[in-house]
Amino acid sequence: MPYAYDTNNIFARILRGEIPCNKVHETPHSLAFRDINPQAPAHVLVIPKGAYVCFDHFAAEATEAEIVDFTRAVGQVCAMLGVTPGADGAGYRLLANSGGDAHQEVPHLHIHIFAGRPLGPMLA
Ligand code: DGP
Repeated sequence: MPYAYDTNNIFARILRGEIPCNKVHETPHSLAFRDINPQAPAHVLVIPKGAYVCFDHFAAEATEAEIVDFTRAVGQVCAMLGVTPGADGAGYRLLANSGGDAHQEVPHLHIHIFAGRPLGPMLA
């Protein structure tokens, strides 16, 4: 089934500069910014600049350059936030809600990075 991308979704508008964001990092193919409704002391969203609805859309259709850039951007943000796992107990959680059952609100692929407090066990 082809993926239908809504060019007026809120993250597309952020990418076009139509609405502001609290930018954390930018690479040629990716943008990272603070979540407007943070669920942890550090809550950053990383999005590809390309028009991808969800993770499987990105995995199927993104170029290798985009996939490498996006993966590295997520890692770079974790390093910038100072939350890469270490002896101090730091760490982070990555989450990509995709589709209705996962309660994806914004139909542009985004990875949530949660960090800055003990996050508890993973919940289904
Ligand atoms: P999800 O359920 O995974 O689609 O979560 C969407 C997230 O996007 C949610 O945590 C709130 C965040 N969000 C929604 N609108 C905006 C916005 O305009 N700016 C920012 N920075 N974040 C937003």
